Amino acid sequence: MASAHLDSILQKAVSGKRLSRDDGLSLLRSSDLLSLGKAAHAVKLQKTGQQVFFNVNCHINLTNICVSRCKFCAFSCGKEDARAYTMTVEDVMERARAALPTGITEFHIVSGLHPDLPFSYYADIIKTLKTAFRDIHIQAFTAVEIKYFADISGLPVEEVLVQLKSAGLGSMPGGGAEVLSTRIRDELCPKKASADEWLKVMKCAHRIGLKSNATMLYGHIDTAEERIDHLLKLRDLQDETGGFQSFIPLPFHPANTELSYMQKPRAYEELKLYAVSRLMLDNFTHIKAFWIMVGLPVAQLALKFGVDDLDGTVAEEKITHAAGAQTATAIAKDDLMRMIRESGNIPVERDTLYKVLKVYNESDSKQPSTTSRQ
Ligand code: V47
Repeated sequence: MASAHLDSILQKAVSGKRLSRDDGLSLLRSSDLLSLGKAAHAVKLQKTGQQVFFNVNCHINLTNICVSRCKFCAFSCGKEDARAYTMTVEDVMERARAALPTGITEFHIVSGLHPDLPFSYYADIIKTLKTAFRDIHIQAFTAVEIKYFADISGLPVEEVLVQLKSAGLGSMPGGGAEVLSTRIRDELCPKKASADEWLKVMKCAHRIGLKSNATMLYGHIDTAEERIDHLLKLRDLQDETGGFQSFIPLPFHPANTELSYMQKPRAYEELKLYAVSRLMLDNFTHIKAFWIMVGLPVAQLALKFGVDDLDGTVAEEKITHAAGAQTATAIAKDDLMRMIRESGNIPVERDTLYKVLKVYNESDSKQPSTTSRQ
């Protein structure tokens, strides 16, 4: 049984009342994982019932050359590094064509902050992909990249976003948020967009009609207070714009980074973060598990801790694998659906904007229905 104090916070959340900063801290400091999970799952059921979403996507990282060189990143490198690569437009098209037979509905594109490439390189890639693959949604460029494109082009952030949108950009991923804290960014990633700049880019994107996701990279030098403050900043912006589609907690993978002496968060902490995120972010419909980072077993358990979305089939993941992830780099759609079914949920294939593509009921999995519940 949960303590009376914890119980009152959990009941508050389950009855739809907004949790305070102190409530959030109490949840994070609690070791009663199962009570947190039960409440988070109850809230998940209120939002999406027994449906668990997944999508079929292909990750493309255009370059690993990066001027930011964040201490937590093992993917980026300098121009002279033997690992350095930059894709040409034709390389990107080849990767895209190779991914088509898996039935992808999304290209997910994030990259390093390259010192020399002009903004036109990125806009051309979006335009060429969209012209060739009209029906595939392009989710690309973190708020950090958008701010960088504004810096290198001399254009205002809004103009960068407008040009990319007219080239075919459909929405933005949630990366680059790390922890929205000046202390943490000064320490780990001082060269890139600040917390305020990240939020301003997202606000601008939402205003011009681009939806986005949001992430939090946790488990390094971050404190409980900083984690909760991060969630509150996202919750405040969501109140204002409604433009966030999902929140994805990302556990830090230390291998091959400047913080390699640290330990990756373990299952207990990962599950707690999913539950606390679900309980604090009352205005987010979707809490997503990126199974590449937590592994398939934790991703499956997360479906009882507030998560309603599994990302994704993810052909070709590079960022976490550079930092030592032992997970596969892709999963077949059937395996993903089996994981969802085994947890007592109903697999629902969605597109990037959460339009339901197929509901796979147990009985009619050969003839999927197209009923929507959003
Ligand atoms: O921005 C970098 C993080 C992000 C490490 O929006 C690391 O749907 C762990 O944002 N250990 C890229 N994390 C991934 C990302 C993402 C993934 C899946 C779905 C979506 C979405 C977004 O990964 C980076 C950074 O925050 N990261 N290095 C590391 N060593």
